[in-house]
Amino acid sequence: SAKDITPVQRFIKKNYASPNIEYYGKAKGKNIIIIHLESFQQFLIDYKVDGQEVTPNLNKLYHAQDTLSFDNFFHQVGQGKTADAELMLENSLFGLPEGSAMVTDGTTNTFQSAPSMLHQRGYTTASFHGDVPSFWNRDNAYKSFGYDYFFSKGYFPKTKDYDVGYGIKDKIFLKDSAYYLQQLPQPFYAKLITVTNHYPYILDKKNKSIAGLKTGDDTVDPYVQTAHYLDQSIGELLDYLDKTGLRKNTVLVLYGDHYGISNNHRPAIADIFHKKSVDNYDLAMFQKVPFMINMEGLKGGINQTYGGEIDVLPTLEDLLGISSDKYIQFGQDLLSPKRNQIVPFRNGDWVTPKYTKFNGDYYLTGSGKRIKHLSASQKKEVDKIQKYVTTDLGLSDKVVNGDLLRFYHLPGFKKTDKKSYSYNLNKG
Ligand code: GP9
Ligand code: MN
Repeated sequence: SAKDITPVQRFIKKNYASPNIEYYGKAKGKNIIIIHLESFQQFLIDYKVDGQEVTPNLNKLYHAQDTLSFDNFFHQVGQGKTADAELMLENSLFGLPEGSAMVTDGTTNTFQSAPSMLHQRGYTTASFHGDVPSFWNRDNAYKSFGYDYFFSKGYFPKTKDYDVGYGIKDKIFLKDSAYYLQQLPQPFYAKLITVTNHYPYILDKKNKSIAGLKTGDDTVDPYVQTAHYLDQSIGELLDYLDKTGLRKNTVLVLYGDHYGISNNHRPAIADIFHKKSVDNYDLAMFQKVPFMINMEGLKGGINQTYGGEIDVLPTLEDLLGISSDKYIQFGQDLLSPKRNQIVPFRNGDWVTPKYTKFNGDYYLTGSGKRIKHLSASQKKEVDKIQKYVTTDLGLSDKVVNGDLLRFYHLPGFKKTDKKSYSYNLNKG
C-alpha cells in the first residue's frame, strides 16, 4: 500500500550522497552513449595472451586523460544477468533475488527511469540490440522505462553470416547502429548492447585474431578471442564517432554487465592469474567489471572508490546536473566524497574498502587475508555493513515487488505513459 513507501523514502534520504562539486553538471546537455560490454570482466583490461593485448582499444580508453575509470567497480546481477544490469543502470533498483525483474515486473510496474527523465529534458532516447526484441521482455520493459526507440534485430540489414550465438556480430551491429545514431535528434541518450562476447564465445575463424587462453578448460579458453573481437568493434565505433564529429559533444559510458567466466571454473581462473588455486576472496575480486566515463575535457584518471552497477545512475545524474536527491534510487554517486563504499552483491555478500564477505568467509580487503575469527570490534563493524546491505536489497525488492513507485510522486517528473510507445517490431 501507499504507506510502504515511507520506510523506503527514509532510508534513501538517510543514505543520499551529495554530489562532488568538481563534477556536478560537467556533462550537461551532452549526448550520452552507453556501451554495454557483454560479459566483460575487469581482468581483461591490460591482460595479454602470448604477449598480445586482448583489448588494446579499451585499454587506451581506460588510460586516457579524459576518461574516468573505476578499478573497484563490481557487477551486482542475480539470475537476470544482462536484464538486471540494465535495470540497475537505468533505475538504480536491484534485480530480484530470483528470476528477472524486467521479465516479471517490467511490463506492469511504474518506473522513474533514465530514458523518461531525459526525454522530459529534451533528449531522444534509444536502445539498440541485435537480437529478437522479446529477449528479457525488453519490448515491454523499455516502454515502462520510456524509451522512444528500440532498434532490435529486424531493423538491421540481413546479410550472410551476420549473426552468431546471441545475435548480430558486434562489428556489424555497431556499424549499422551508428547509421541510426547519426540520425537521432540531439541531444540523445543511446544504449548499445553488444552480444558476441557471450558464453559459449563462438566466433567464425576469419574474425579470430588472437590466441585463446591455455587453461585447458574449453568453455573458458575462447573468452579472450570474442573479447578481442568486441574490443575491435569498439575501436571501429570510436573511429566513426571521431570522424563524424559526434564524439565531441558526447559522453561515452562503458560497462561490463557481469562475469563471463563463472566461479565454477576455479582451476581455469587460477591459471589465468598464474596461481596454484583461488579462494573466496579471489572469486569476489573476480566480479569486477569495467566502468568508464569518457568525454572531451573531463578530468579523468583511475578512481579507486568501491562501487557497482547500482551507483551508475546517480553518478550520471550528477554529471548531467540533474539533482537526484528526491529520486528513489538505491545507489550513490561514485564521485561523491560522501559515499559509503559498500558494494552489495545480489546474494547478500558484499565488498567494502576494509572488509569483504564472500560465500560466508570474511577477508581484509586489499591484502586478501582471511579473518578466521572476527574480533568483537570487527564483528560490530561487519554487522553494521551487513545491516545496510540487507536493508538496501530488501527495500529495493519491496519497491519492485510492491510496485511502490506508483505511489511516489517525484517532483517535476511526469509519469511514463507506456501506451504512447510502439517500436514497429516487425520491421525487416
Ligand atoms: C540477450 C543478451 C544476453 O539479449 O543480452 O543476456 P544474458 O544471458 O547475458 O543475460
Ligand atoms: Mn549479459
